[in-house]
Amino acid sequence: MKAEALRIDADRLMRRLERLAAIGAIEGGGCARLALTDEDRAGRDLVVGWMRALGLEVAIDPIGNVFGLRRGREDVAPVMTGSHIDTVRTGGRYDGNLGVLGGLEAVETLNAAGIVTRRPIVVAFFTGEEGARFAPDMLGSLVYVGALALPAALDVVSIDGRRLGDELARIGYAGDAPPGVHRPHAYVELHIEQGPVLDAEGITIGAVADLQGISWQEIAITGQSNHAGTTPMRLRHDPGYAAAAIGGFLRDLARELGGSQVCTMGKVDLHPNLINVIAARATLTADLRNTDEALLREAERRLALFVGGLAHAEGVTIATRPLARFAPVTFDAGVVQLVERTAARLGYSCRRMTSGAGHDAQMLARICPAGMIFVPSVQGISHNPAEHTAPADLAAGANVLLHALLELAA
Ligand code: HGY
Ligand code: MN
Ligand code: MN
Repeated sequence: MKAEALRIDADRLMRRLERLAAIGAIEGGGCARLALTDEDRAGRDLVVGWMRALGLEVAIDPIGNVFGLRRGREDVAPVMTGSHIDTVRTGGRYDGNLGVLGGLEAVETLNAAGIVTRRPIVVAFFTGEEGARFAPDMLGSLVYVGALALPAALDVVSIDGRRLGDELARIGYAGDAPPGVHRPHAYVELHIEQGPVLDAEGITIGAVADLQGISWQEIAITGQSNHAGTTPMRLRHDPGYAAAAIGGFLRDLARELGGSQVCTMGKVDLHPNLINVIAARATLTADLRNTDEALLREAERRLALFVGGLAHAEGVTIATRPLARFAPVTFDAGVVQLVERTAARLGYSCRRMTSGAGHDAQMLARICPAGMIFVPSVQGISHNPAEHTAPADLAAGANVLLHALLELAA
């Protein structure tokens, strides 16, 4: 069959997505496979088994990134695709998984057609993309591109107090492939949009032109634990109040800056977290994002100012710790145009857009031309078990990926 006419097998893709979603399955059809947990190991084992069954040569690097290599006619730099298979605690079944299984589906389609591309093709999944258990997010791909030293990455401590290197060894994925293995000629990643744009506009494919900046920090507040009933308000130094004040400030900050600014207090823990005790301490996280680096810096500056004033007014001590900081990224114009051209040729509607979420592609963009293919998320829901993309849209994304890989690997 001519390469032009090639299409992926949508049912086979759906079967793999369902099979992987069964690992760490949670109420509502989603997945819980936090990085380097037993569920993540089971997901990794399943995908590695599929890679081997497809004849891919599997390499695992020292941070647990996994690469399945499909040889080409020439031994030159490969075209790489992939994403992540770790999820947040209340994840959907497509975030990350679609990019990895879409890559495997493209490989199986090429195998069935007996097509060998000039360049090798690599399907990868990167360790701990979510950053929800071990910060920062995109940790595995950050190490892969050399932007985070391996020893520092191995020493990252999770929100549940485990050292990353120990967890990696425990699940058996501390690999020995040389760091930066299979340095790619180009990288293209298929991913669900996770936002409302494509679904609202009835467009099938997103050609991702850029990706917004990300600033994560942990804010630790220490005050004076006391009796909720006997302590007059004027004598309180209340971390619980301070945490709530910061949460409210984050919403006001996003409103004041407007534009693409988003602010989220996703995690907040009080100690001892009891109804009649003024908390001794509070620990919360702030996730700030903006497409504009200067505005993101302004958001960080205003938050720091507010936190300083609050500490003084409430008589608490507040320590902040950066967890992730990535500037906005612009993807390679050639790859963006390739995605648009391929979508048009295959008859899919397409528009350029920005990614609100972080992705491994933003790290690969530091070492090679990189870009992304988005497919719609119904009502823009993600990081939620209700995350859904229509099977026809999943197949459309995988077809665009297949043909983009064919062109890049020619
Ligand atoms: O946080 C993010 O944007 C991604 O889901 N890791
Ligand atoms: Mn993702
Ligand atoms: Mn995610």
